[in-house]
Amino acid sequence: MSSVILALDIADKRRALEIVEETKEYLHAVKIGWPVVLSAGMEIVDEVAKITEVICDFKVADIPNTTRLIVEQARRHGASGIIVHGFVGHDSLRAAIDAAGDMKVYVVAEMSHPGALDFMQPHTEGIIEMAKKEGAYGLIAPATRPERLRRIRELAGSMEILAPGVGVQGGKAREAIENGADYIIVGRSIYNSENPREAAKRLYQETL
Ligand code: NUP
Repeated sequence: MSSVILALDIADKRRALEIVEETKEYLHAVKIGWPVVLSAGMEIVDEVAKITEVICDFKVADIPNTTRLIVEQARRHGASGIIVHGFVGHDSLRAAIDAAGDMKVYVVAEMSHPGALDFMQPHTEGIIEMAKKEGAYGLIAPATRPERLRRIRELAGSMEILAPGVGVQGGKAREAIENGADYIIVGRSIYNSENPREAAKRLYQETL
């Protein structure tokens, strides 16, 4: 079982699908976000969902009704999971979870980039508490800050943790898993590598 989630941030649809085919053996899932959806359309979700599980990284941050409409689209196109923001509050998260059906809802607890310290980090604990109370499936937590990952793991209870920030952003795969991530999310270190399949395999082996 792999702990690697590929962030498919590639605007070219053909290349995106090629990379999924090349790396799928070493992946747990593929994360699809705005770069590929805005260029290739939501059909990319249907197509990748025929190959492996898809998590839609839409970081939904809206009023409950709009949140519901967005989550329903991800579901209609065959996604298994969706990433939403928590700072918008409990009613928007509730709407996401209610609209998700069997889809897993992941709440961003703390982002991986330096700017997350400006406004987000002071609210991480409150967001986790709300996510737990509302029954979210999992959290997004930074592989770039292992000590924060460890703290978030302590607070997360049984919620699953996906950790982006491995590779180009400076996080380390093994370290992220050792500090409580269930899965790592990796984009550029795989798809910009000369050999994406080998890069995915190395990360897979590193996290075994
Ligand atoms: O906090 C987050 N950090 C982050 O990098 C939350 C995310 N969803 N991501 C996403 O993970 C980011 O948008 C990108 O799709 C992926 C990381 O890509 P890379 O830095 O490995 O290329």
